[in-house]
Amino acid sequence: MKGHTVGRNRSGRWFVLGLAGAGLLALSGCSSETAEQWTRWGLPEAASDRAPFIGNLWSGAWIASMVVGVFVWGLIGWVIIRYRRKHADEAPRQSRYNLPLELLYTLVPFLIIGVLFFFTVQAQNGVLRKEANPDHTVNVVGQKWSWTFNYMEADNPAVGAIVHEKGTPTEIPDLYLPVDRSVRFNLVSADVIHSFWIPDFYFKLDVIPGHPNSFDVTPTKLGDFTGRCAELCGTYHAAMIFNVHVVTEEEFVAKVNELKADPQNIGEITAPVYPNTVPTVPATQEHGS
Ligand SMILES: [Cu+2]
Repeated sequence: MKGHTVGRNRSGRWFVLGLAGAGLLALSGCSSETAEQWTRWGLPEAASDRAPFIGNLWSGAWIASMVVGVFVWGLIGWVIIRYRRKHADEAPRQSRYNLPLELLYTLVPFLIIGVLFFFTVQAQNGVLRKEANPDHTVNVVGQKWSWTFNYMEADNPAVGAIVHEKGTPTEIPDLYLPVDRSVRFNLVSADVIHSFWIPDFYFKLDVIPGHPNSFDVTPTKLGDFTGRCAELCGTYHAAMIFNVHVVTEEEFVAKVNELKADPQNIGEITAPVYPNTVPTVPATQEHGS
């Protein structure tokens, strides 16, 4: 009987060792890029001037929850070991109606929420801060299921016109942005609520029908990124992606002029002020079949 128990313990130990080995293998399989991403708690490398606000909030929230988590797991571990069956006769001291203790675990969560709220408001003020004079303006229309980008470059002598690019679910639009230049985004929707999201900028903002939203951002890193819709907006929501190209000012001007070469791209595409988001059923079908 005793030998059997020892055998089971030994196989259990091998099982744990095997599991640890598999875990190590899985970890070593990660690229250095992925490993580095863990130092940012999963966030991509920051590519905008607003990223630090959200990045710090994100890391701070993780650190705070890990501190709380380790404390709680420690307490759980401690009671499991301290009050295991061996000490069954020894009932732990009961602490019901312990007023100081109950006050403590009512107040501590409020304190945690208060601290998180304070830093959230600070981060929000940081990412929504407006530039006095943004270098460029892009008016964005979200529509089912793609994006239209209007480059408001009428006052820019290098372009001299408003130029747009309209995307469709099958033709993913490109958004060109000049590096280290502030850009104002004005967001409107042609139908339902969308959300304009460039993950590498650590920023997203809802695109709401009849409620224009705007924000300013300065891209800080050259490169190609993926933009997405972050609000489930219907059947082809997942197709609402766009390619973000952060380029030099010269390349930006060249790209906008390239669009301008096609007269179809000149002018601004706007969304209706009060979009009709309720699908109407033709009267003939209402009582039919
Ligand atoms: Cu959408």
